[in-house]
Amino acid sequence: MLRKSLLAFALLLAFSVAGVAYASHSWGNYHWARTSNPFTLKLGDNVTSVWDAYLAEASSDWSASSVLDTTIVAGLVSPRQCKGTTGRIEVCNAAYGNNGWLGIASIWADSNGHITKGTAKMNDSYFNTASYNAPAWRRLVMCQEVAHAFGLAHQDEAFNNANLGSCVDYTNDPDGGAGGASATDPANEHPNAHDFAQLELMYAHTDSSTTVGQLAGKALGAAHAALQAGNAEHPEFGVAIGRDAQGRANEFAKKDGDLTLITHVFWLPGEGEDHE
Ligand SMILES: [Ca+2]
Ligand SMILES: [Ca+2]
Ligand SMILES: [Zn+2]
Ligand SMILES: [Zn+2]
Repeated sequence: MLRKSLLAFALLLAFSVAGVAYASHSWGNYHWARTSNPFTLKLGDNVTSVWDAYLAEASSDWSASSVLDTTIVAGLVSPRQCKGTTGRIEVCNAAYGNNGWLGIASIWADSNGHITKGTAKMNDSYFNTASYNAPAWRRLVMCQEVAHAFGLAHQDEAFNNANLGSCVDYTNDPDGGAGGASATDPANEHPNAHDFAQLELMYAHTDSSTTVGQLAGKALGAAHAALQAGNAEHPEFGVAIGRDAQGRANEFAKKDGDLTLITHVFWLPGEGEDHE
């Protein structure tokens, strides 16, 4: 947590040095620009039939928010590549390989910290196995990855503690109840009130323009080039800017043309022990 804060601070400094500090749009507060609420985000359907009901459920769940609605539209990308489409969220599934992750969400942000496109990918290499081929796992990961594309972060990043009842809470027991750290905890298959409150905070202000349905993002300051440099346990995703409770890098940033690409990786619950 400390490490995360320090990195966030360092990145915030980088923004300031470049003369593009936006107090209300700090690191970790990425959001879609829009001129009024509620606004409607398109979810591009690039998923196969086994996922359709879960995409529909996530869309319906999140549309209960007072600030945003989602609508499912025809997808515009190849599911395997799942490259983003400006102005919307593309949702995909494929057997992406035994790479350790169940789901990945990516957002691209312009220099104002406004999201210009997002993607959410579900990894069938695991969902087609007995361990994860279960409605609770599919709901958890679909609901969470779509939420990251709104700019929403995790409520909790430990896998082996009692569920909070939110799909943005990591868990090894997504349907709650028996199993996991508590025999009486709620399911993590849907958003909860805290998630909706968080969305209301993120989207309390309105912007003078919109990035929803737009065609281009703004140019980034040179400071963002720093994001390309350095370390990275997973250079394919960029520089680590966040870790889960097992110490695994799960949030990354890198420069992508004029935009900053933020990637959330939902690793398997894994062998490691949670530690705080
Ligand atoms: Ca948890
Ligand atoms: Ca439980
Ligand atoms: Zn804004
Ligand atoms: Zn996540």
